[in-house]
Amino acid sequence: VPLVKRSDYSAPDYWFDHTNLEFDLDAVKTRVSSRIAVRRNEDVDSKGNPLVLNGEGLDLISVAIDGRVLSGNAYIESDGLLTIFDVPDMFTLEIVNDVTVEGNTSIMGLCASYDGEIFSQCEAEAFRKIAYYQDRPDVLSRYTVTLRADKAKYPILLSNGNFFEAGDLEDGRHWATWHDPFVKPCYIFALLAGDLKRTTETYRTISGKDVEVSIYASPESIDMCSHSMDFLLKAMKWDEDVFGREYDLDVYNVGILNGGPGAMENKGLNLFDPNWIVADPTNTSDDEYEYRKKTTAHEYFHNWSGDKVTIRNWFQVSLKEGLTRFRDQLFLADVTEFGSVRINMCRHIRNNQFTEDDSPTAHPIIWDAYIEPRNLFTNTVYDKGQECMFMLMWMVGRPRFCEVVAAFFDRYDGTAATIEEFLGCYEEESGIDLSQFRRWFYQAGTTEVSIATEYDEAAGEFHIDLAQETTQTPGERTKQPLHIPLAVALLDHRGQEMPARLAGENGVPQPGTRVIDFTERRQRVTFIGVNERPVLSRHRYFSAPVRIKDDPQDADLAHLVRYDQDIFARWDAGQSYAARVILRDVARLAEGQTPAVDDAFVAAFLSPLDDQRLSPRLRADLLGLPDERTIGEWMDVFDVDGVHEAWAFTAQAVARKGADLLLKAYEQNGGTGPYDLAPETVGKRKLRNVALDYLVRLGEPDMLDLALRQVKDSRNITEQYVALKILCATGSEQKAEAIEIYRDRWKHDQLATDKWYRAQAAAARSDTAARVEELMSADDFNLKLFSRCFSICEQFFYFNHYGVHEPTGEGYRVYAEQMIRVDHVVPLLSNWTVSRSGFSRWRRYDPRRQELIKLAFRTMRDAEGVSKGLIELCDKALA
Ligand code: BAL
Ligand code: ZN
Repeated sequence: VPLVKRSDYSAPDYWFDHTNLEFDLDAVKTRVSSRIAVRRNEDVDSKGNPLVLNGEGLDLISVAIDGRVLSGNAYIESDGLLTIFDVPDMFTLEIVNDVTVEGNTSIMGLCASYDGEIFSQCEAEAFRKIAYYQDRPDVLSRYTVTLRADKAKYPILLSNGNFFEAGDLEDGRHWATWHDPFVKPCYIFALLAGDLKRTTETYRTISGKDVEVSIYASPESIDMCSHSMDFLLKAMKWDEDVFGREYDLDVYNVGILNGGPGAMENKGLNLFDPNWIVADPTNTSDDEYEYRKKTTAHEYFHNWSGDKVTIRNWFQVSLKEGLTRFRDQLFLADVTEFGSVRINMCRHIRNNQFTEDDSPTAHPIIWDAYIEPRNLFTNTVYDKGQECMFMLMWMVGRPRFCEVVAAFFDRYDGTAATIEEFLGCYEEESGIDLSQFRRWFYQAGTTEVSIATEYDEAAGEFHIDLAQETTQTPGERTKQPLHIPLAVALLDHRGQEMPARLAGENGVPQPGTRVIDFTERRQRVTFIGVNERPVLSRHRYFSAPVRIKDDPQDADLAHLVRYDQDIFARWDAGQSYAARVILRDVARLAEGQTPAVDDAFVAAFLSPLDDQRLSPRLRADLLGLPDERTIGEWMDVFDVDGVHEAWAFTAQAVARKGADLLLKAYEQNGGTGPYDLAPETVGKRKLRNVALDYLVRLGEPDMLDLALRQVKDSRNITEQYVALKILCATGSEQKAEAIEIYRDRWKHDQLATDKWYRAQAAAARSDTAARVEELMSADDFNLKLFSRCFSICEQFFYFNHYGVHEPTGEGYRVYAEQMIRVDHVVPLLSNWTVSRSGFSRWRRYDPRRQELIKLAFRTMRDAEGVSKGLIELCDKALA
């Protein structure tokens, strides 16, 4: 399988100025007629070069140039390429081909949805499964698309751009033509044909233009789209306010289909699976609401970061995904709470991006080479890419950074750009030299920042000694020091921020956060005028995606947990403290001792519960223990069983000590009154559910009944689902009853039922693998129902660390067998799950687990008919 290298890039030999596509849509076989205005690229040495088009799995009917049908020896079709010889410098290319739609559930090319709609998914390289084309992001073209289909079966016919004309045909068919006046690459081409209902609003843009915003969905889902519409309109306004980005087309369409592409930013026609967008109080939990708000906004924001300014090639994918995720995080922070958003992102990065860096698939944000571009959409590309944007923002401040991004959009509108061009624009606009900062994009690995402090009372000086080291990654021997913005503050004995100056600075010392430009391998930072021993609040607001290595006293961590005004640093102190306490117990268990309750830790960890200055949401965030996977990251060899036991012991100790306060928090936060989605109420529900989770750990029948009552009596899905999930993690009698009650109540509702599967797959228990196998192999489990299959795969193989790594090894067997089954139906999902679920880090486990995980990879790789993406992932994992 060929390796595509970044260094091999050259511009295309030919430009496609205009692309006219006609589709005779049919659920079995669709005919595609393309007419492309081709022009030789005079900027490259292409004179006399043949035109090479990609085309995979297509039935070629005819090729014509300027109206003349070519004979068979004027072109060759082989290995997914159609090579046409002796082409003029400028000509019209006409190709007719057939595409098989029937049975295509792969979410690539022209697909049939679960409910029978026909839709397309082209990113990364699947336009070639629809038509012969130069399938690369730097070939930008204006598209006119005509769709013809049976009118009764497919009354709605949509494509990118603006609606142009429509009419009826003979035999009950009809047609519609769409014209997109803006150039775009083919990976954001889209079509959708089906029997869908529509909901529409008018959005007036900042310059007074009316945009018709429509969501198309099945009759069952359409009434559940009013919140999604609301998110969308808010995102449109926010992008104008914050980045000055106005929407450009007359219409903005969103299609929702079962088995759709998750979420996809096709120009003017975003396509979603319901699980990524449908948000209705009946079936959507609070966390899902937030996720969907962010995703809906993300796809909208791509209209500028991805569609109008696209990427030169797949190596640049973070230019759209990192930047767009940055934009969705900023949006989410503006509509919820900044501190909470940063906590969630840090948790996500630690568990997923740092672990990716520590795996055989470690790679820089700008990859050097790939086989399957679909596998480039990684945590590194999205999340480390997004954090680079955040760091660039901390360095100049939010207003200035937004101006820089706006300038980049204006300058590169209508082009296929690169990360280098973005950084160049930043340098020009800000005057900041990014020579060193660039390394973030080209160097793989997680950087560990060691921090040691020293207080010189006599001199009134506080020294911070910093050192940075980046972890080794395959194929990259030397690591250069990075430019790390490190936000810190000094807290006094009351927990107040101390006024302090950096050595060499003049002026009146100010309290508050200082951002240190940490650029050397080792660097000493000195604060002067420090008149008492401070406690260092470090890595405020997660100012850089680095791992911190420090060793504060327990008492200092407790001080930060109680007082730090920066919510992220406060949370992180609690995480470090909890991990330390749990790891002490893991060591005790390994030596055959019993774990011990650390009263000072428990008291400090519970302190936010009663801190009325904090919103309920932040209190809930601060009360979350670091999960088992995160604790394992502190160990050289992950002691799965020890961490599981010690974690449960600490959670129970917190629950016992905090029982009264937790019960009070449970009773005082929600549970009564109408179902309300105001942020304050959502925060209360979150706190109530965190309290319930602890209370159930007490194992007392009363508390188990409390959870069961919540499943039975609560009037909202968040509370029902969370209580079910909590009970599923127990071995109680109440669990079986809760599973039955929830299932019966929600069996008519797809998204609510998806959560029934999730709740069971989430249980950190040694019998969960068997349950997942039973659920996925049951007659009523349809692998083609994407939201269902995704829910269980994500929840079990991705989130449930103990469930898969439990001691019997069953988890690994189930993993391999189910991934092969999934791969045969939706390779996109198996590739996604395998690339993210962390098993490629098998070296972190004990020898027995190592062998079992390797066996799972070999089983998947050697199975018949699995996708090339899955084979690539398995080979890399085993290398
Ligand atoms: N481009 C794939 C989906 C997304 O990140 O928007
Ligand atoms: Zn995206």
